[in-house]
Amino acid sequence: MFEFIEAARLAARALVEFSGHLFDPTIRLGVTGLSHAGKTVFITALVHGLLRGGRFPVFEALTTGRVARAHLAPQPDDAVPRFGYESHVHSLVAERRWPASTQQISELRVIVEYQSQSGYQRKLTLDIVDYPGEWLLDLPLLTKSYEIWAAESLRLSRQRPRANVAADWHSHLATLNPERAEDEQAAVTAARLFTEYLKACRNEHYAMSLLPPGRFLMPGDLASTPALTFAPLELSNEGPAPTGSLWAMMRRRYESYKDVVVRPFFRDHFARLDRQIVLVDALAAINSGPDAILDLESALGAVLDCFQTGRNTFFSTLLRPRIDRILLAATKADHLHHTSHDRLEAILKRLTEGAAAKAELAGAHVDVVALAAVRATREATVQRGRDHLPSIVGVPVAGEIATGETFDGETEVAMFPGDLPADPNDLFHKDGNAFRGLASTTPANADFRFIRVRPPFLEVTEGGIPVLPHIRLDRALQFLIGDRLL
Ligand SMILES: Nc1nc2c(ncn2[C@@H]2O[C@H](COP(=O)(O)OP(=O)(O)OP(=O)(O)O)[C@@H](O)[C@H]2O)c(=O)[nH]1
Ligand SMILES: [Mg+2]
Repeated sequence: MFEFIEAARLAARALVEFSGHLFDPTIRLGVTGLSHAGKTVFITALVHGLLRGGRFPVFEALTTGRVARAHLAPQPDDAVPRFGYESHVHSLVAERRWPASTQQISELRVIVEYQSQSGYQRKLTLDIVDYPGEWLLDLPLLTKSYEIWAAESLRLSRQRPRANVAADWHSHLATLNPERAEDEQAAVTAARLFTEYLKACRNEHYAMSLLPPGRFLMPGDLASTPALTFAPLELSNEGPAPTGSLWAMMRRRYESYKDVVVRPFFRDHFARLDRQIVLVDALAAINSGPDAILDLESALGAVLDCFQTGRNTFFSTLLRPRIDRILLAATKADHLHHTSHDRLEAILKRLTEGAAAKAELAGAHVDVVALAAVRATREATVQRGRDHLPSIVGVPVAGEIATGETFDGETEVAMFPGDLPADPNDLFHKDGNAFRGLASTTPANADFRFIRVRPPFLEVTEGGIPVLPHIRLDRALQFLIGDRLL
């Protein structure tokens, strides 16, 4: 009897939840991007604007006055760290410092109370999940054997410019015989040198993006576990790996990495998202040069593939990702004069066109935007000789260097970062016609130079509300949640 009542009660609760969702929508929004893409700043600025009723002219529900208020609420997942909204706002607004780098998943729940177009009072529950883009680049490992992954990683490491920083790892690799007995010290050294190679690829000069496995660069509490102590080996045949060999050991650990890291991420986080924004620091790649651009293109292709292959191949229908909207956003557009914003958007479109078409085929609606979650610069025209250069004005972060000058973090300067090309294809030439970036020349001779600037002072809206200035953040908001507020 008791069981019967309990079952009925559960069914009734499910029905209530279901009908609740019918009228009061819920969106689980994934915010991702490779490290430093601007995830933390984006979420902080978005939530700050929503809570305050910021200046968001393109966000229809707010401009038409249908949003009554927005507030934070306790998040649904007890095991996921809460997004440190208050401390990030404090550093951005009170200290005018960018928030510290974060290397973990985190979550924040925002409730938006609004009036539907037909006049009913409703609540939109927006769960925002911040997770590293590097974790997405691990998903393709699920369908790859150790042997295939090792061969691919080695092939990449022999290409320019990666080969420049792979020498130490390669010379250690040459001393290893995969078919000999397993050897912990050899595995430890190989994993260390391989990790150093990945780190060197990621630095500002080379700005490579495609660097799996993601946890090698952000190990968290898995540091020095066997699941992170493996590396590619040079294999002369496809296997099978001899029992007890170094090869078998590496293979086993690679499989553990998938079990311990990749599958749980897919199941607990990725498969539960409804919508996704992928933040892309295209300017960092442009700073570095054509190789970094091509690498970013491959990485974005792999990221967008996840939204498609995830649907079709990885898992049962129960775990199928249900993402119906993906926004690709080029961040930090405030480093450019507004005359270049559309060009940046065109470059991101060009970077993702093949991959976006595939994600659209899988049923997701894809859009592209160039934005600055926080606009830290203003515009000016600087006269140089007879030329009037469209420039930006901001306070460079202390320690940034340009034309031999080291900035103190207090002085405002006008900067001309370089004109983005009208035809995005111009950035994709290699060799003869390639543009010059930090990977191949000195900062003074590079074609583009984007200098980090400090966060701005708050701006006051017409209604007297102090808010963070931004570029096109409202367009992102409209695309990501606007249709659920009708
Ligand atoms: N000017 C400007 N700079 C930005 C903006 N967003 C991010 N940045 C810069 O990019 C850096 C990285 O931004 P974060 O939001 O911390 O990036 P993240 O993706 O969370 O990075 P990790 O947590 O390290 O993965 C910041 O410290 C700023 O220097 C923006 O809207 N405008
Ligand atoms: Mg972060």
